[in-house]
Amino acid sequence: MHTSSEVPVLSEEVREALERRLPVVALESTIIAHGLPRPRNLAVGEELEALVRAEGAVPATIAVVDGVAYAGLDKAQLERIAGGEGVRKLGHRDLAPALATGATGATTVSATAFLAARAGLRVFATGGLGGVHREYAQTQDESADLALLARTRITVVCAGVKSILDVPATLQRLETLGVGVLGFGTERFPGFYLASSGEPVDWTVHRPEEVAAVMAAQDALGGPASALLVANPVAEAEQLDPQLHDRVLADALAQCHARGITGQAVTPFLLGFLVRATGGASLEANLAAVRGNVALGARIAGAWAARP
Ligand code: PSU
Ligand code: MN
Repeated sequence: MHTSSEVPVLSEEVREALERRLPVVALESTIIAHGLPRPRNLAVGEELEALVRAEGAVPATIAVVDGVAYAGLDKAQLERIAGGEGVRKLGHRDLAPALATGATGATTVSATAFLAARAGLRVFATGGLGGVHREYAQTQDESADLALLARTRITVVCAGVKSILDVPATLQRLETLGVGVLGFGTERFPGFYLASSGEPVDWTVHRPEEVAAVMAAQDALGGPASALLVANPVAEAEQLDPQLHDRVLADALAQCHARGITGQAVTPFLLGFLVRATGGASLEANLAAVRGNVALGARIAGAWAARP
């Protein structure tokens, strides 16, 4: 039995890894429940955990099942999240009502980062962050990911922010919020489905040990907690064709507007539209990006665990 003070409840494997200071990588579950089509999503969830293990780290997939937050899901729990029926999308602000009402939900970057940090996990890998939407001036739609990362000490490996967003505006918000951004092996901020968004990054690193050194410097500096983004581009050979991307994205944004889709539904709608409109090519690019991030996250967690 877990106690109510244990939030999130750790799997045995994650608990032991933390006690022994072994590398652990937090993984989010919204990408599984709401970002990828069924039934492929379950296989992807399992594949991402296997990738972490192959790199010598322990995966901690985070989700809420029947009102209990977990870090490290068993097979049945992962199946619940991938099954879709009644699985809510939980941002950080949704955690309290979800826990109080016994809801089941997948955690976004904001909720995952919060729970991971609470459990003492320092490295988290995902696909692309949420950010400032292109219609921000009308909708004020900015993902809660950004504000939460501004006050959470965690390293997030991502392929930049989703290209459905206003990337320059999102980078500006990250600067304003004080969230550090490192390009991993690149001087360009990645473009999620695309290797480059065309925007520059101020800092470039090439090895996991360099990321761990920046994390150690964050701790040494102290002060208000903020996240560190490691922006890791998808390989050019695996990216979505940029022209196809731009064409299809314009259609997706127009459809989203025409159908009056707002709030939490916007991102899943746009991602799903792109999958259909590209005949699955955007899905492959998305998966390639996530796989690369998860593998890199495991190597960074390894470098972090090996610090003196
Ligand atoms: N990365 C992906 N697919 C996704 C997401 C990230 O490759 O579906 C999810 C993350 O959980 C992120 C969320 O936090 O999209 C952003 O949703 P919103 O824009 O509603 O904040
Ligand atoms: Mn939003």
